[in-house]
Amino acid sequence: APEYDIAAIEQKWRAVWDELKPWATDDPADKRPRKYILDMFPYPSGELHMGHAEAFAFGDIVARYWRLRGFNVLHPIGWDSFGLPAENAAIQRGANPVTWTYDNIAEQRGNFERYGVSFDWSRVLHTSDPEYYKWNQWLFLKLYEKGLAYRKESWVNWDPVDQTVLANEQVLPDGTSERSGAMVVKKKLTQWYFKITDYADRLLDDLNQLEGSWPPKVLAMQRNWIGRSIGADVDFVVEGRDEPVTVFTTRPDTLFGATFMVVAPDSDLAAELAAGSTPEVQAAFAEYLAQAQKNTEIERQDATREKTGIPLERFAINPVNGERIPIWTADYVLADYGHGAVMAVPAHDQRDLDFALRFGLPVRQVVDTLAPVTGAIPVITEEMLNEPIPVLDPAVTGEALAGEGRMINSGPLDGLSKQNAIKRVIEILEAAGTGRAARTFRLRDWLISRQRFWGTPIPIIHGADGELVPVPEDQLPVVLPPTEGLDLQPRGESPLSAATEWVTVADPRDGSPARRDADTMDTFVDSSWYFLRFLSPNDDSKAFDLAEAEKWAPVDQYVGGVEHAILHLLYARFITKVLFDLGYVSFTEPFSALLNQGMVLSEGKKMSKRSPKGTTFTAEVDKHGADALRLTLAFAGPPEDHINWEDVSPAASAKFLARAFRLAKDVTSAPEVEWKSGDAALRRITHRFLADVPGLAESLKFNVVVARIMELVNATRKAIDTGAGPADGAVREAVEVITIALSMFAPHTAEEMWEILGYEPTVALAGWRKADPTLLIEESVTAVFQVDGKVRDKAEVSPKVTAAELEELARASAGVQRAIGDREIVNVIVREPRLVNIATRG
Ligand code: ANZ
Repeated sequence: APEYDIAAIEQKWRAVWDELKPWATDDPADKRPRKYILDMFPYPSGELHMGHAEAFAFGDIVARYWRLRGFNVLHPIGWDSFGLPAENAAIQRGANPVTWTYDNIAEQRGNFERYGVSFDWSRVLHTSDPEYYKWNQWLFLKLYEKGLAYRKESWVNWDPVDQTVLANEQVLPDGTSERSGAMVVKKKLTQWYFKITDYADRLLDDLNQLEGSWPPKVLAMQRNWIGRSIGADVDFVVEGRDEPVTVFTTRPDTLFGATFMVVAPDSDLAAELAAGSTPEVQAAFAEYLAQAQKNTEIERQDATREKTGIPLERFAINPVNGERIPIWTADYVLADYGHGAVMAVPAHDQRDLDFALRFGLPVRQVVDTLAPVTGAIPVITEEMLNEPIPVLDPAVTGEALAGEGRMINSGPLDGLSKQNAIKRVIEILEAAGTGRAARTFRLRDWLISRQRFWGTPIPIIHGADGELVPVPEDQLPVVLPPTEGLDLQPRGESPLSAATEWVTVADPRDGSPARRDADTMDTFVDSSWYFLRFLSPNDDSKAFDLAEAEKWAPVDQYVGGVEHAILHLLYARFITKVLFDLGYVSFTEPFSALLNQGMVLSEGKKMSKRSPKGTTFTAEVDKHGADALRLTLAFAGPPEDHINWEDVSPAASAKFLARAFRLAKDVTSAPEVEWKSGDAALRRITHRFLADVPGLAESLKFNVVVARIMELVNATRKAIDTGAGPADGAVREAVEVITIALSMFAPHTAEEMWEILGYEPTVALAGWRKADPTLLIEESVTAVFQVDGKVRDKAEVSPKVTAAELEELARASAGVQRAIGDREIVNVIVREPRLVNIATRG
C-alpha cells in the first residue's frame, strides 16, 4: 500500500466524524462564542458540480477556521427542494416529483459526506417537507394579516410552453423565456403579490450597513434594482374626466416646458381615455395596444428604437399655467412605473424630443443651459430678460438639453437654478393642492403566485361568496395532494385545481363548500427565511425559535454565487425586515458578510458535464481525493475570481498533500518534546505564520493561506533533511502547526497526521496556537543605500540601528564609494533602519 493512501484515510476519518459528531452545536452548556457560517443551500439537481465543490469548500474553510479560533460554529445544510425541474421531470419522463427530488437529495448528501464538509447533519431541512413548508404558509398568513400579501389583476409575462408566469428577469432580451425558449406573451391574471415596495426605502438605506462586508458589485446591483428616483407628483386636470391624472417627474422644474402628455398603452388609464374618445381613436388604440404588447419591457426602454404612438384626442390642463396639452399614448411609457403617465418636456428629455419631432409636437425650452448656475442667485432685471438668449434649439439639433442652467419661459421660476426651481415649483404646487414632492422606485411588488404543482400551497380558501378566508393556523400545513392520478401537464392554471378532493374544502367560517387557492408560492419564498429554520429545525410549534435567533443570527458569513446577487438576497432582506417589524427577530439584515465565489470555467465557459474538458465532482474525488480537490479550489486564486480548470492541477495538490503528510511521518520526537530549545530560525518562521494566517483567513485570502502553508512545509522539510533534524522540538512544533492549518483545507489528511503525531481526534478542535511575540521581532532588516536616488548597495542591519551608525555603514560601502567617486557630498538623508540617500554635486 502507498504510504499516503488518501482513499483509505478519507474513509477512516468519515467514520470517526460520524461517531464523534464534532460539528454538532446543540449543547446548551457550551460557553464558546458563536459564529453562524452558511452556504447558499443547493437545489437537488443531481450530483454536485464543480461550482458547488468550490463554494462549499470556501464555506467549510471559514467554518473550520472559526472552530480553530475557539468558536462554536453553526454550519448547517439543507435543500431548496421545490421547483420546476422536478415537475418537468415528472411531466417528461413520468417520474414522481417526490421520488425524483429525494433521490437527488440522497445523492448530493453522499457527495457532501465524501467531501468532508463539516455540516451539523442533525439540522438538515428540505423545503419540500410539509414540516418546512408549513412555515412558508404561516409566513404568508403573517404577511396577509399585515396587508403585505394581496391579490391584484395585472399583465404578467406568460410562458406559453411552460404555461406559467415568469418574473421580468426570466424574460431574455430577445423576448423569449429563459426556461423554455418560447416567445413570452402578456396575459392578464389575478395573482398574489408581496408588497416589497413598502420596504423599498429601508431595503435601499440599510445597504449602507453592509458596505465593506458585501461585494461592492452586489451592493450596486441591489441599489440599481431598487432604483429610487426623487421628484414630484403633478396633477393634471383632464377634460371630461372627474379625477385629475397624476404624473411622476424627476424634473418638476421643467413643468412650464410640458407640451403634451403620454400614457402607457397597457395602463388602465389609457384604456379609459381611449374609451371616452371617438370610435376612430378606439379602433386605433386597440390596434396599437396589441402591437405594443408584442414588445418586451427591455425593447420598450431601448432609447434607440423609433418612437411609436397615437393621439387619444383628449386634453389635459397644465396646473401651473393653464395650458391645454394633448394626451398621447406611446409604449416608451411603462404602465407600472410611477403612475404610468408622463408630462412630456421635449426640450429637455430625449425620449420626449424624439417623439415630438416624429409627430410634429411643439418643443419649448425652459432651461437656459448656457447660463451659469454657480454663485448667488442673480437679481433678474427687466433688461436681462429682454436680452436675446443664445439658444441651442433642440427642435433643430434633435438633441435634448439635459444639462443644468437658469430657468427661462417659466414665469415665477425664471432665473432660478434647477435645485431652487424644483423647490419653488413644489411649493407652488403644494399651495395649490395640485402636486407634491414624491419618490418612485424601479422595484415592483413581488409576484409570488405560480401555476405549478411542486411548491407550497397558498393557505387561502375562496368562499362561495368570493371572500378570501385564511386557512386557520391550527389547520396548517395545507399538504400537497399525492401526484398519483393528477395531470401535471401545464395548462394555464395550477394542476392542483384538478385535484378535486383536495381543492374542495369546508369554509372555515360556516362549513359551507369552498375552494382552496390552487396556486403555489414562488420558491424564492422558501429561501427567504431558511437561515432561521436551521436554528430550530425540528421544532414543530414555531417557524423558528426567538431565543435561538438571538444566539446565532444574523449569519456571520454567507457564501454563494453571484447569480443570487439580486432576487434571493433582496427577498431574504425583505422578509427579515418584516419579521423584525413583527417582533420575531431583533436584527434587520440577515447576512452580515457575503462572499460570492467566482465560477469554475472550462475553456473560458462555465463548466458543465457537457464541457469538452468538463469533469465531475465524483470523477475528481475518485481520482485525487476530496482533500486534493478542496485544496485545488482554494489555492486557485482569490475566491471571488473565476477558476480556469485548465490552469489548476488536483494531481499537484495531491502531491503536495503527500509531501506534507511525510513530515508527520518523519517527526521522531514525542509530543512532550521541548519546543523552546528547538531550531530558532524555524521557530521564527512558524510563529510568523501563526501571526499572519488569522488576518489572511478573516479577509478570505484562502489562496494566500495555502501558499503560506506550502512555504512552511518547505522550510520544515529543509530543517529535517539538512538542518535541525527530525528530533528537533521546533520541527515537531512546525509540523503540528502545519497539521492544524491544513485541517481547514484537507481535513482528512490533517486528521491522519494529527494521529501520527500522537494526538486524539479531532485536529479540527485543536485550536489555533498563539504566536510568541518574542519570535516575531525581526532580527534584521535590509537597509538600502542610495546615491542620488539610485540604489548602490544594501546591508542587513539591526532594526535598532541608530541614524549615525547607519550613515557610517553607508559611507563605508564600496558600492557607495564607487558611485560617489570624486564628486562632492551636498546632503545625506537617513531614514533608519531602512534607507540612506547621499546627494552629490560636481
Ligand atoms: C418630465 C421630465 C423632464 C422628465 C425632463 C425627465 C426629464 P427615472 O429617473 O428613471 O425615475 N417617466 C415617469 N414615469 C414614467 C413611465 N411610467 N415610463 C417611462 N418614463 C416615465 O425617470 C423619471 C422620468 O421618467 C420622469 O421625469 C418622467 O419624465 C419619466 F427634462 O418628467 B420626466
